Amino acid sequence: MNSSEKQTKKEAFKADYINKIEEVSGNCLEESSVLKQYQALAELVMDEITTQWAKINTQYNKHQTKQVYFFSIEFLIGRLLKSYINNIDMDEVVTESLEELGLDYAAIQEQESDPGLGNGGLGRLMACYLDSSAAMGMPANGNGIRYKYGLFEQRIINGEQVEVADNWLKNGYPFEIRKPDKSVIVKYYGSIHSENINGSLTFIHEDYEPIMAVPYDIPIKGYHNETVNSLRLWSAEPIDGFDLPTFNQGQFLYAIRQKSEAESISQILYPNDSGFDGKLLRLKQEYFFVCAGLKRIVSHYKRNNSNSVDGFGEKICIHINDTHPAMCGPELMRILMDEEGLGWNDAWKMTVSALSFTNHTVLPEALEKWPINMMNKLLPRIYMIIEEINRRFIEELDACYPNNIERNHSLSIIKDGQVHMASLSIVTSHSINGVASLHSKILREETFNGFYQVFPERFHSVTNGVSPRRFLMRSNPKLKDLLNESIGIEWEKNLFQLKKLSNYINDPVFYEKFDAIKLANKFYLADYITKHIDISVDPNSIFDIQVKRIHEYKRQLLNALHILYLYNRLKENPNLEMAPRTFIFAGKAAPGYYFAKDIIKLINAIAYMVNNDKTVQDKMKVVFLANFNVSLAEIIYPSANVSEQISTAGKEASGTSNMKFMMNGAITLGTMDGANIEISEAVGPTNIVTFGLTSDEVFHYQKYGGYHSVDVFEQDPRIQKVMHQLVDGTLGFGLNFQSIYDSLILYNDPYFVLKDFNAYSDAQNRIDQLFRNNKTWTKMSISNIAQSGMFSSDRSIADYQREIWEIK
Ligand code: CR6
Repeated sequence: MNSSEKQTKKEAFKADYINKIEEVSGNCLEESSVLKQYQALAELVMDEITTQWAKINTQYNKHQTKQVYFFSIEFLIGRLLKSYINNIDMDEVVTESLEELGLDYAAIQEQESDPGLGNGGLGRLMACYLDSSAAMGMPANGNGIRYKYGLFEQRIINGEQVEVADNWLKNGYPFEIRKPDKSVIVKYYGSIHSENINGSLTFIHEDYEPIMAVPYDIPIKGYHNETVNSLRLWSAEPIDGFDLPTFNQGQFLYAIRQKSEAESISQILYPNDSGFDGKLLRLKQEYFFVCAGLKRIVSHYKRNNSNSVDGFGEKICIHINDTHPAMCGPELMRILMDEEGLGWNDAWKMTVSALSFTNHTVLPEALEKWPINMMNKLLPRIYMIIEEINRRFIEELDACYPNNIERNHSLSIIKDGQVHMASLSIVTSHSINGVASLHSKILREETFNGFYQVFPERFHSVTNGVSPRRFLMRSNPKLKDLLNESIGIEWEKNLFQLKKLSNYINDPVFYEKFDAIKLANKFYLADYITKHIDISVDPNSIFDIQVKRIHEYKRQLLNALHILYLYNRLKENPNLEMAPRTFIFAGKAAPGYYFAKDIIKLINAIAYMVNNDKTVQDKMKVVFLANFNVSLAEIIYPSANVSEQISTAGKEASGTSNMKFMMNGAITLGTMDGANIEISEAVGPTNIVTFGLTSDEVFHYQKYGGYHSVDVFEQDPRIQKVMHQLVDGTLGFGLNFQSIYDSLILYNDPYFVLKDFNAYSDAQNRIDQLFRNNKTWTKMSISNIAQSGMFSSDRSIADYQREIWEIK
């Protein structure tokens, strides 16, 4: 765009914007509130995008393009306004125009709520995959639930997590379009009877409780291209709205209850990160978006295909994101048989060919199982079909592996009174993949080994990736500019081009610019910290950051105990030579996960002690930032020096914050777990600091025993000291972390925190040494960015396309 074109665009934009403000607020620009300024901008951007949206949908329909649908119970999309503006290439025009109008663009953006429609990695991954598919011009859509309340807002009060409802819709949401004409009825409970109609057995669902599923569509705009895909989120409503006759007859409570029971299905996201769920409602939710989504997909397909489902399995990919949408298999079977009249075999072929499944965890408590009687009662027809799928599957197994009753039982979808959703997903999908190399290997060799022996060809591996548009270009604009001026702009479309940075690996001028950007980003975060929690931190210190859900396996505890130990060292030797450090944490604990909440409390107690001790002031600070979400994450990654990825080896399926940190030049301090292994291979051993047990060692201990945490405790005075401090009042009057003490000693430290303590402490020393050599550190930092190409979600989507969906 040359400058006169830009000028014309700016003038047009300003005129439209002023009109829009008047339209949405009934006020002139000068008298409009920031909220209205935001709403007007959002509407203007939506006008532009919806025009393109309509066009591309017509094209998709005409060419009958193969479509992918991600079914996921979470989509953690983050704020959209700025991304839309970047993607339609209006950033400069908008930024400059708003400035000329005397408006505060940053404040306007702050008005957008951050939709908390997910917990953590799995939901954010879906958002990155939607972003990448659109950027690559590939038709891929999301299908999920429009939760009225997102994951809770976390506040820290007296050092403890307090959960507050996250009412993200309170000011409305300008990027969704409600489509009541596309509503679908979802049926729960009732009974099934079969009838012989025209010579074929037909199943009829009676006395069910109907719920209306109403879709809201959010456009997913591709970066600098024509593509606009859709994220469809379903909202639950009572069939006829409010039951007025009942209300008028005086049964007020009954009428209100009916309505609120219907709405409860899409009321709230279960903050269920690995197994702390609220049973029945969760099962209703899972069926809700599966049923509504599939019905619409099938009817849309038929509309473009002469009212027939022929070819559905070749043209439609239904991707199951973890086991929550596992009922896609039986539900698609139900639709194809009961509504479309196909026989079992045809329906089955179509279903398996359409479905693919990604597993995101090996933690046994997170592999979903549902009690048979609950499922049978709530979803009688679905349960019937699952039984039949299982019966046929076991029959086939028996034919292939006669007399192997034990193994065949272990693979059974239904056993021990429960329906096993991972097994259901595997049997109904043509592809199963893990999310990093090690994780996929564990799936093949351990978790799903029995299935791997039966269906070796179904198993794949696709390492996760993250969106460089959001986590580099948008969140670190200064770095983006430096990259553009140094290596050109091709990397924006192909992140592997970042390899060109190796030409700058010894360039002092580049170093200087790079360091200045990192420092400016650290100042920005320091400022945020002061504003929000009134702690002043030194931007020249090492920003050592661990941000993710709080969980024992992620071992925030290891980090915390090491901080306590470092503090002890400093108290013993105030002249200890070390680069000053700022330890930064953020993350939410599931509300019912009390141990994780104790960890938050511990971190805050340590922070309070350290930050108020004048003798260590210029050496260390500890910060816990409340309410970690996508927007906060975007401020944090660009400012990091050290990325803490210290899970117990074998437990973190992949991790994705490791990739976001790396892309912004942080050095990974990590175990050989999840995608850390691939990061380590990509950057080479001199550009990462790894430590600790390997996953093989962890498995060995878990299987054969031989680890006794009390031995480590007895042999290591450093550990003894910090352990005592947990319970002796050091951390504050009345503060006692007995539960943590007991887990580590009495319950033999199930996540190997003490076992890895020494190795972690050595690794931390290495970090300190490396950071103190500024040149080495900067070189490592740049090397990390240079090698981050393979961790772009564009690469992941290309892998899925090629290996799993088979899209040319
Ligand atoms: N908690 C994995 O634990 C992975 C993401 C996305 C997780 C994490 O290692 O990076 O999925 N698993 O694949 C689940 O959510 C079940 C996660 O985010």
